[in-house]
Amino acid sequence: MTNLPISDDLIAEANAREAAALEDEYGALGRKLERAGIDIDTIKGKVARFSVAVPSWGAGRGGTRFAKFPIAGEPTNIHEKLEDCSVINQLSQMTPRVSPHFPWDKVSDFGALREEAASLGLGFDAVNSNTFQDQKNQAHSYSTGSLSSTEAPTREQAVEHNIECIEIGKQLGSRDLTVWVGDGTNFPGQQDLARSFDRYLDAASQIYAALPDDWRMLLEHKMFEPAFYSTVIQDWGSSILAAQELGPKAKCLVDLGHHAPNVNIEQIVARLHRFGKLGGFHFNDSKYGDDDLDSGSINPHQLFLVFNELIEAELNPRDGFNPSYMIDQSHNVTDPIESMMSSAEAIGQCYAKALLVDREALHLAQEANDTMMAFQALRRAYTIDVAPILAKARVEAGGAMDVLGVYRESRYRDRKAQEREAVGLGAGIV
Ligand SMILES: [Mn+2]
Repeated sequence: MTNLPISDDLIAEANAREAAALEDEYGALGRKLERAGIDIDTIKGKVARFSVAVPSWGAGRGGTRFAKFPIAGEPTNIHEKLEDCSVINQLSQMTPRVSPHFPWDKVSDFGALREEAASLGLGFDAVNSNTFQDQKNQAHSYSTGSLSSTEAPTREQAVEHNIECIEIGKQLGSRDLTVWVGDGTNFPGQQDLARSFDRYLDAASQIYAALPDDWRMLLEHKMFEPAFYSTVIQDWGSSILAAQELGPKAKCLVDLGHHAPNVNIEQIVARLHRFGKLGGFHFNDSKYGDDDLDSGSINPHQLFLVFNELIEAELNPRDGFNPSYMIDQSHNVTDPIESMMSSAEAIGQCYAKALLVDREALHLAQEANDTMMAFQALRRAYTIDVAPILAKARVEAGGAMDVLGVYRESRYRDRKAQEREAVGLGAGIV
């Protein structure tokens, strides 16, 4: 029994108003693609099967180190977050899984939480542990680091927390544990750079040993912040070294914002895949650093090039290819529901454009060292407006053609503002 938050009639009525225009645009694009030997319905089928998870924490308004500006009707607990995530999936039909975060999303009965999510049309994606901040009544502080802390009891506590996350994930139906640690230093000399990595590997191997056979441990690297001089898992190099040391169930997770400016992320994707270590993505965009801006809002071409590598990887799987996709953004000035629906659309568009690349022409041009034609194979696909393909796939699945329009028409946030407890003012990234 599902209990979806937006009225199906509202969606159907709005779609009916735009139906003729969509048919017209889809037909025109179909004829254009047919001339290039591409069947639009095949592409639409692939787009319909594509999905990206949303993080539970993304449902709330984000913040910076300086401030957070809450909005009325913002969710304050996992139940309300699931409801908001359900809206995103109901309208976009692209985000059927939620990635929870512990201890933020802790409840007393996880079996009941799984059923609650299912009634909202949702399942659970990777579970995320949190050893980058202290919790109330915590025995040992993470101020000296967590998995790489110089203090043995602190490392033990961090390992236990991750194992607890695996246990929770089993009850929720998850099969991935994402581990990001904020461990690092702010001063040269503060910690021994080699020994801190040794300590991390030792602690991470204890978590790895607790993974069920069909689970993966996704190691997320990040160049800086909260540590500003050195970070223990700072780049894909340290990440793949750790993943290789831990074993086959350990993979690398690429967060698009966690690199130095202008780094060639699509090349990192190709490298990690080459060694069977590409585990997943956190999608967002950035202008200066780990800005956590909306996916595709700053550099959509880079997002397209990342998907181009992912399609190449899919065609040439090495040691399995099953990356987990998730949005990981901080919505500081927008309604998070709107941002995540808009981002899912941007991600799906880049996926669809990458599917449209004439692979044969690209590979032939590459082999012939015809640089311009190789580039044009990508350019031709990138410049096609694929919006009608996504809209058609969405509408056929029961979603809204105009996701933002229907969301605003539903007045969902206004209704929640009447029902929900107000979020307090506060600082900090969520
Ligand atoms: Mn991330």
